Amino acid sequence: MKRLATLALGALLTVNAFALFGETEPNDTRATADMVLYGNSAPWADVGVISLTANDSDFFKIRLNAGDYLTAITFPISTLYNVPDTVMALFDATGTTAIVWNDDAGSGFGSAIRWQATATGDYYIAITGYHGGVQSSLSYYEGATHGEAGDYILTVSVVPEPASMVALGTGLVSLLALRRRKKN
Ligand SMILES: [Ca+2]
Ligand SMILES: [Ca+2]
Repeated sequence: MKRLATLALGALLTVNAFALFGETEPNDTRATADMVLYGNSAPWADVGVISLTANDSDFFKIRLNAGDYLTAITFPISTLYNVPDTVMALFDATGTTAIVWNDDAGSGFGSAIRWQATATGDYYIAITGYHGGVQSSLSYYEGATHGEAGDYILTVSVVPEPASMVALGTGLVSLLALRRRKKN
């Protein structure tokens, strides 16, 4: 019985393993967004070392279910905390105004966003270098002109709302109980 539970939990953890990712340029617009994170099933958390060059923007397409908690963080590493100075936003599939956006989180120049999805759908994480303009506008990221160059670590995690996690746990426990009854 214990072994079955371990196997079931192991399978869950394997499906949702932590993964290292990279980017494929060009990914400078919503239409050309990198698909490397698309198709993950929550809960998941992936981390990538991403390169920002002058005038570069990096878009990553993700899928969220209503209720999912998204967290995305950029950590500048060319000069720890500070270079490149990133700005990050989250867009839905059609809107030109960001759902959430951030320039500097904490005392450095990295960026952080957190959002609970209000609807199931495709979403886009957009990252560019700091420059003047309206940071909530899609045009701040598509066709950006900036001089920020360097590597940053991008960490993205998606966690279902606690109710879904409880349902998942309850389902697993019921499955195990059913197996036990069959055995007896
Ligand atoms: Ca890039
Ligand atoms: Ca890019």
